[in-house]
Amino acid sequence: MARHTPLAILTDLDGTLIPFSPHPDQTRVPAELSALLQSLALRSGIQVAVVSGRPREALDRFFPASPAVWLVAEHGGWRRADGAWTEALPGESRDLDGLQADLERLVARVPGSLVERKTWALALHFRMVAPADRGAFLVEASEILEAWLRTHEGFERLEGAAVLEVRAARIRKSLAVPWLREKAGAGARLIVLGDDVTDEDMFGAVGTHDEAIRVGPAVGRATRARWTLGGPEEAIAFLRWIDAARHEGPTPAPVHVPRPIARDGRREAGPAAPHRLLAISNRLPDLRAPTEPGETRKKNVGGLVSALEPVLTARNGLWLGWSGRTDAGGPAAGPGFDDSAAPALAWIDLSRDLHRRYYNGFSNGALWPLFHTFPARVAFHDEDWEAYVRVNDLFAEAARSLVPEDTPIWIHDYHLLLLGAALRRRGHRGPVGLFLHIPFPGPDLFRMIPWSDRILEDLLACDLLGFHTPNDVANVLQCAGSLSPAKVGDDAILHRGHRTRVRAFPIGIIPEGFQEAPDPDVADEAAALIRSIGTSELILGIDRLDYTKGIPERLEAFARLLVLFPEWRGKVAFVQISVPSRADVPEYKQQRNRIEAAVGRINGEFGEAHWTPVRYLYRSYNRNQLAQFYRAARVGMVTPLRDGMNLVAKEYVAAQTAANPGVLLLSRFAGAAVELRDALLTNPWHIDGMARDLDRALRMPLPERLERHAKLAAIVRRTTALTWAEDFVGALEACR
Ligand code: GDG
Repeated sequence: MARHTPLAILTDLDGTLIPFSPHPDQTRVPAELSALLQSLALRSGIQVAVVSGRPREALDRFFPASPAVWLVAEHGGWRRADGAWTEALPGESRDLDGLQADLERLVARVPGSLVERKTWALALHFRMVAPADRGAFLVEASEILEAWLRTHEGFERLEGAAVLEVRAARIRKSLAVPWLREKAGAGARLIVLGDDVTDEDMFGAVGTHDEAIRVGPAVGRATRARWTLGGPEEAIAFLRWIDAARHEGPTPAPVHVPRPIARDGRREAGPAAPHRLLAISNRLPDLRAPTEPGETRKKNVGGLVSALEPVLTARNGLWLGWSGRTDAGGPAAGPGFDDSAAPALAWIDLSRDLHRRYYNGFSNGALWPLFHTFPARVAFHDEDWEAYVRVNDLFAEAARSLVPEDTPIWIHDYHLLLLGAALRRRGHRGPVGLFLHIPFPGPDLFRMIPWSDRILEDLLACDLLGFHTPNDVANVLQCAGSLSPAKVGDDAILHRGHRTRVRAFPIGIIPEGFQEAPDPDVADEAAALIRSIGTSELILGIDRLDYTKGIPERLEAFARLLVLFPEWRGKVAFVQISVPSRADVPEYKQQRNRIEAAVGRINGEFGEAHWTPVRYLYRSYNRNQLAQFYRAARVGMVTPLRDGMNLVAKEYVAAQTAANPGVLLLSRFAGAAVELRDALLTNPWHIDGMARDLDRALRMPLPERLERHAKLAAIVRRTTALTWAEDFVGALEACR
């Protein structure tokens, strides 16, 4: 290959050809390296391009007098061929000014943080932020980024070492691969060198006649490269050898040849210990390990992450999910991998179309409404189902390349119902369990799915099926008993000689997280809202904006309260926080309109000059702010029409002050009602009844509130997110 013509070399710089400096500004490109690249380009007729995340100015400074060496700056966004810089994707949005202004306001308050503006990207650096302040800083930064990203399609969030970055998602190093191939001419072969995760994009884009080489010591992570070299020194020796091979008579003996990477999933044999648990969910945790040694991430993460992190970390576990990207053209040769995170993370990309059909289509357009008993909202499309099957297969392939065949695997939720069987077909022998976070329907609903037989059959390839409530367990047993030839016991299903255990594992929360004092950095906004309500009794609703959560019905019940019990007018305030969710699914857009219309109608009808009955907030708050709202609310109105569990109910209980607790008004159709029997239970389908229950909650005397709260709090403390995860993994490990 070294003698092939045309030949092109595409190489990363930092970490690949030169060692990292403690500070990026201290980096120098040695004269011999410049001379070598020039020689490859001019003497050996190789098309050489250096690709980097650095800005154009830095690369111009590094290679001042080398027009023959082409340059690619800002992760593929800018290219310099023959001396002139051009954009890889002219017209790509640079509309980052609003985000920059928001982040600069944050940075002004947090010493050591810094916003760096690039052409299509903004980087938020926090290496110099005091470790004690980082958690709070990241929570706030994340909220700003996530809120902005929700309204700016086409941008994505990346996380590096002590830096968060938002950049135009289509800009990536892989853009340089077809560009260089075309420039190099027909029949060109490429050698691509790189060392880190951003280089994996390039490795994934190489053709069958090209070669990708990962430079650096083995790290035990998956890579799309086929070859490896030990570090920059070896990489340079290898390039010298290519240079020589194109000139001297017999090919000289190489000093360092690239070594093949074991083909087992293209995962390098490294020093890392084996993973003893693999968790798989549709999405990965929101925050990818912005960790420094000794730093914890506990503050930044949601419920499932807090629950899984300890069990995974204790087992050196790995978490596989969709990368969140739909623009990389779909799945590449192997999963991406980041073992600097704890737990280690692995991910696959999906094409936009595949993701839309699998996620918006079959998962959220068919399974979600059906499993929540909304058959009228269900739409079945063959293409959506095919995409769902395909994505489950892709996850199985990725999983098989990541862990040995006997590793316990924990699958999460309705997006991946076929994954257990897909893993078995690929030879996975270790225990496989699936936990369903949403309800499981009875046979009458389940068999409405045109592919119900296949789903049931594939579910039964798992060794363990976990649900929130005994009712879900009963439903799955009934489905298996009536819709398949399986033999069904009280807690297991026997099918084709294989036993699937079925059990309820009610999920909990981390109660301490909702008992913290107001965080001075974020308290103002929550406090201002609470103050604005004055002496009114606060009735609170907090949910993802989802039709299962019963938000319009709750608003109607509140309006009905004002009619049936007019004495409450001017004395109560209803605050509904709706967290944006699945906003690109039409059903969710309609739901939002419906809620906003109801809020307007109720405020118009009942509002007075000095009293606004309903405050509606379509946004998210961080956990510390949520805790303040929960604590201030006289009634926590958690009234989903149907819900697997509902963590808001448990969070409300955890946040109450024991001496003067509020009342949890809880839907009978939330899984949480099974454990939280001492809440005031209500039927969200019956508006008049719910209004009367709300009145009762508002009037409940202190002794009754104390008694109910004490019982509820004991349950919330006993079954937590951590006990839930340990229970499930314990049962899973016991399966085989
Ligand atoms: C599924 C199932 C099951 C709320 N507002 C904000 C915010 N939240 C957090 C809450 C709570 C979580 O979101 C919502 O959890 P739920 O359990 O209520 O509901 P789903 O999202 O539908 O979850 C459900 C759950 O999986 C677990 O198995 O209980 O039945 O449907 O933790 O605090 N979080 C942030 N900002 C907000 O404004 N950051």
